[in-house]
Amino acid sequence: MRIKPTGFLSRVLNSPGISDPMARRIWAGAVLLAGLGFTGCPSSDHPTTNGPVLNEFQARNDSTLQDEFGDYDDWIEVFNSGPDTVDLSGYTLTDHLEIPDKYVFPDSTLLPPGAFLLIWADGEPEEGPLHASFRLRADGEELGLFTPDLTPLDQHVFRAQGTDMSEGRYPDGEDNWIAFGACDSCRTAECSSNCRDYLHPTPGAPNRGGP
Ligand SMILES: [Ca+2]
Ligand SMILES: [Ca+2]
Ligand SMILES: [Ca+2]
Repeated sequence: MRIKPTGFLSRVLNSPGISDPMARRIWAGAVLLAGLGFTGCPSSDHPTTNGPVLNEFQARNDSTLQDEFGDYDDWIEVFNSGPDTVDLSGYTLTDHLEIPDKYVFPDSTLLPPGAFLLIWADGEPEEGPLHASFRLRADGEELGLFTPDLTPLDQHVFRAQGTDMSEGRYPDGEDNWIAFGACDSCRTAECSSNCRDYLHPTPGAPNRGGP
């Protein structure tokens, strides 16, 4: 299943008056560089957790979502579960908890309450400020989110991932990680209990049910 950009990203990429696809990409990049730096829609329900958290990721993206260069790359979604806008500038992301600053969020990365930010874990930092220098291992790895002074804020260890599946918190920001898009091939009770067939990957948007 391929997902089209939604919310803020969709509005950027489909801005009226910009018909050329490359011009749209350049303009979208300029907007992100200008410091808006967030995607997705505010969530209607603020969870009980407080502040930015790792909310969803995909480590085997074959056809779910392309980055602005047409690559089906790994991605990590960060969600602001708190009531206040957070300045993520200088916060870090990693796939190796002992090296916490493998990716540093760019200046002026403001994340309003209930908003989502998608970071491409594609090992292609030259593609823009929202592209990390590492990729995710599809057979399992770890994720970490740290404050600018490298205080651990959130972490998640994951096991092998299915093709075009993602894993995330449900509901957003809550302490309950499940697989999204997994149940087509479920044959066991354990599999069924760990996934929801009405949930699909939602990069840059609320983790929710529906088509
Ligand atoms: Ca890429
Ligand atoms: Ca990795
Ligand atoms: Ca999501």
